[in-house]
Amino acid sequence: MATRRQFIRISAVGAGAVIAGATGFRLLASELTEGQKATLAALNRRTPTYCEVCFWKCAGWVYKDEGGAIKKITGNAEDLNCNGRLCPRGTGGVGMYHDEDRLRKPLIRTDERGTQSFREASWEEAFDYITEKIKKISAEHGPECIALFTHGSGGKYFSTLLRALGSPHVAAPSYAQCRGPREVAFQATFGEALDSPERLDIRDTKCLVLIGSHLGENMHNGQVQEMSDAIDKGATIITVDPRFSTAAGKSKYWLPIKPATDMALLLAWMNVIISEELYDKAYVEKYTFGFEYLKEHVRNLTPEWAYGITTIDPTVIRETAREMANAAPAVIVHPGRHVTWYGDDTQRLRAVAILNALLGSWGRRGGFFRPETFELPEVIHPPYPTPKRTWRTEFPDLYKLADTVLANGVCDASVPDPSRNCQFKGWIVNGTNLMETLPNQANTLRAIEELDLLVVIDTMPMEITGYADVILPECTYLERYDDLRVVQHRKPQIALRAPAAEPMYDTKPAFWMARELAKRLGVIDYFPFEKIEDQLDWQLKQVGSSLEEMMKIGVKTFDRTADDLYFYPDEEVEFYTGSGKIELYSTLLAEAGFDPMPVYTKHEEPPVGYYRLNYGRAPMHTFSRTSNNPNLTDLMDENSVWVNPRVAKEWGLSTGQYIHLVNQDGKRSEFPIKVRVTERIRWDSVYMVHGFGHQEKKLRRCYGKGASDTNLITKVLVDPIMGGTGMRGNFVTFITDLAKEEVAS
Ligand SMILES: Nc1nc2c(c(=O)[nH]1)N[C@H]1C(S)=C(S)[C@@H](COP(=O)(O)OP(=O)(O)OC[C@H]3O[C@@H](n4cnc5c(=O)[nH]c(N)nc54)[C@H](O)[C@@H]3O)O[C@H]1N2
Ligand SMILES: Nc1nc2c(c(=O)[nH]1)N[C@H]1C(S)=C(S)[C@@H](COP(=O)(O)OP(=O)(O)OC[C@H]3O[C@@H](n4cnc5c(=O)[nH]c(N)nc54)[C@H](O)[C@@H]3O)O[C@H]1N2
Ligand code: SF4
Ligand SMILES: [Mo]
Repeated sequence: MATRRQFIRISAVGAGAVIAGATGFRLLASELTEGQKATLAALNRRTPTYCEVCFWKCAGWVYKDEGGAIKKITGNAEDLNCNGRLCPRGTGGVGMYHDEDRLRKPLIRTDERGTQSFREASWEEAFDYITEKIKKISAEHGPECIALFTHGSGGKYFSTLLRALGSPHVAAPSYAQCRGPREVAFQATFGEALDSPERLDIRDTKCLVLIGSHLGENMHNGQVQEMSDAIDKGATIITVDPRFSTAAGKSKYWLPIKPATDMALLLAWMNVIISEELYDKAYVEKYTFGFEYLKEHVRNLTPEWAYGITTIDPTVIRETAREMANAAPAVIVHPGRHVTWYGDDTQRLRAVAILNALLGSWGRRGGFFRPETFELPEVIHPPYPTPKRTWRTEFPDLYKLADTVLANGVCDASVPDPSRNCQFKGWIVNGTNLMETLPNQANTLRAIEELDLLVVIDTMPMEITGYADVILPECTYLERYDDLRVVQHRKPQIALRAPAAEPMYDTKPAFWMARELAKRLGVIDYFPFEKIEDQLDWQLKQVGSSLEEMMKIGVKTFDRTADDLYFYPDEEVEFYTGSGKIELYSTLLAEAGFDPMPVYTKHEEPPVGYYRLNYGRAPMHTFSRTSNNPNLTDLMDENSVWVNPRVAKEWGLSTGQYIHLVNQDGKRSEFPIKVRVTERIRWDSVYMVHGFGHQEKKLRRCYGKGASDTNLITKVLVDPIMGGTGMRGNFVTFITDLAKEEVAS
C-alpha cells in the first residue's frame, strides 16, 4: 500500500523536475549530468494526452520507461485546466491501462440478458451482428428508434454514426442527471449556459459561496487550485452544506442547512440584499429586467422566515449577505454542477443566478468572466438527413425547456406505452454505466428488457456491460487518438490526445469502431478520413498547426480575439434573453407556464426513524469508473455511511461496524456498508460516496465493496421544467443484525 501512495506523491514531484529540465535544453550533451541526461531521455519518451478519468479533461504527458512501458502521467504546464498539476485520479489514470480486469475481446451474449453469458467474437462478427439489427430496427420502426447514451470522448463518433442514420437521439447523463437545471437556469437569466470548465473567476474572487458544491472532494482541478489561491489571498468562503465538507473546513462560515431547504436561504439572502440596499444599483439598473417584481416577490421572505425552514440563524443569514455585498462584484455564488437534487432544481439555480445578478458579479473580475473557445474547422461531410420524429414528439408538453435529449426520457420511452406511437428499440451505450448512473434501477432494467439491441462500448466489464447483446471493448485513453480537446477558458486552447502505447489485447478505439459500422451501414461519407490522425492533421493545418507540432507541445494556446474578459465600465451588453437584459423576472419561464421568479416549496421529510440519503464524491475516485483501478483502490477501496453521533447512539451503531441500509420503498443495499460515526453530518441525514457497491463480479478488486447509493434511489423527483432527475428525496434506515457470514464475506 505504502508503495502506491508513494508513487502518487513521487509523480507529482517528477512533474516539477521535468519542467525544470525542459528549460535547460541549451546545454551541450557532453555537459549534462547523468540526471539531466535521464530527464532529456524521458522527454523524448513522452506522449501528449488529456485525461479521461473525469470530464475536466486536464492535458498531460504520458511517460514511458526505457523498455517502452507506460510509467506515469503528469500535467501539461501550459494547460489552463490543470496548470501542470493533475489530481490524484488523473495521476492514477495509468491504473486504467494496467487493470487486469479490462475487457479484452468483443463479446456476444449467448443467453438471456443479465445472465452474464457471453462468448468471444471477432470484430467482424460483432459488427455484422450489430449491422443486421440496426438495419432491421430502422426498416421496421425507423432509425429514430435507436438512441445513443454517452459520456466520454468516443461519443462524438457514435453520434456522427447515429445522425447519419437519421436519429437525433443522443443523450448524456451529464445533462438530466447532473448539470442540466443549471444550464437552463443560467440560460433563462443571463442568456448563456455555463458549460465546462465553468467561467468562474475564482482566483480573483473575494468571496466564494458554495451551496453543496464540495470542492476539495469534488476534485475539478482548476477550480480546486483557484480556490486554494483565493484562500491564500484572503477570500472569504461561505459553505452551505448539511455536512461538514472539506470546503466547510476552509470556510469562514459553515451553514449546516437542513437538507432540501436551500431555496428559502437564497430568497432570504435576496431579501436582505434588496431591503438593506446592498445590491449593485448601477448594474441592476443598466443590465437587468424585472427588479421591481423581484423586490416585491421577496419583500416578506426575511431571515426570520427562512430560519423556521432552514434552521440557519437569522443573524448569520444577514451577516453572510453583507459579507457577499462587501466583496461584490468580486463574489461568486457558485452555480454547482451536480444539481439534480429535489426536482425544483432549475428554480433553485435561478435563485443562484439572480443573486449573482444582484451582486453584479456576471462579467466582472472575481465573478464570472467571459470565456473564449477556439473555432476548429469540422470535417466536411454531407448534411445529416432530417429525422422524421424526435423525442419531442413523444413528450410534447413535458419538460418544455429541456434543450437536449434526456437520458431518463429515452429510458422511459423504451418501455411500451399505449399513449406513444414510437418506442426506442435499440441503445448504443458508450462510456456510461447506466445501471449506476440513472436513478430507479428497476425502470432502467424494465426498459432494457424491451430492447431489440443493446450495444455497450466500454473499457471495463461494468454493470451495464452485463446486460449488453454485444460488448465492444475500447482501448483506454492512453492507447488512442481522440478528437482535439477544445474547451472554453480565459484563453482559447486546444489539446491533443495521442496513443502512448499500442492497444492491449484485442481492443480498439471508438473512432475505428464507429467508422467500421458506418461502412457496413452505408454511411461512410460521414467519415471521410480513414485514419483519425489524418483527420487531426487536416484540422490542425487549417489553423496553422500540425499533428507534428502538437505531438511536441500537447497544448496550443491562442490569443483572445478581444480584450473582453470582463465588462468595460458602462459597456452596452446585449444578453440573449427575451428582454435582451439579465432577467430577474424570466420571460422564458413565464411563457412556458412556470413561475417567472423562484418560489419556495416544501419538500417531503424523512419519516420517523429514517434519514435523508445524501451522497457525494471522494477525491480519489470518479463515479463508478475508478472503483477497480489498482492505483486508486489502494487509496480508498470502499465507502462508508456517515452517521451523526446522536443517531448512532440511538441505534447503538459504532464506527467500523457493517450494516445494511433499507429505503422508504423497502429497497435494501446489495452489500453491507461500514459505519462512520461523525459530527460532520447532521442528525437528519446520512452520507455516502457514490460509485461503490459494485455488483459485477468481473470487477475482482471492487466487487461487493461498500454500498451503492443508486440501489437506494428508487424515488425520483423529476424537474417539470427540463426533466432532470432529482435524486435526494430518498430516506434510509438501518439494518444492524447482519448475519455473521455476510460480514465476513
Ligand atoms: N473526485 C471527484 N470529483 C468529481 C467527480 C468525481 O466523480 N470524483 N465528479 C465530477 C462531476 S461530473 C460532478 S457533476 C461534480 C459534482 O460535485 P458537486 O457539484 O460539488 O456536487 P453536489 O451535489 O453539489 O455536492 C455534494 C455535496 O452536497 C451536499 N448536499 C447534499 N444535500 C444538500 C442540500 O440539500 N443542500 C446543500 N446545500 N447541500 C447538500 C453534500 O453534503 C455534499 O457535500 O463533481 C465533479 N468532480
Ligand atoms: N446515484 C447517483 N447517480 C449519479 C450520480 C451520483 O452521484 N449518484 N452522479 C451523476 C452525475 S453528476 C454524472 S455526471 C453521471 C456520470 O455517470 P457516468 O458517466 O455513467 O459515470 P461512470 O459511472 O463513471 O461510468 C462511466 C463508464 O465509462 C467507462 N469508461 C471509462 N473510460 C472509458 C473509455 O475510455 N471508453 C469507453 N468507451 N468507456 C469508458 C467506465 O468503465 C464506466 O462504465 O452520473 C450521475 N448519476
Ligand atoms: S480533474 Fe483529475 S481526473 Fe479530472 S481530468 Fe483533471 S486530472 Fe483527470
Ligand atoms: Mo456530473
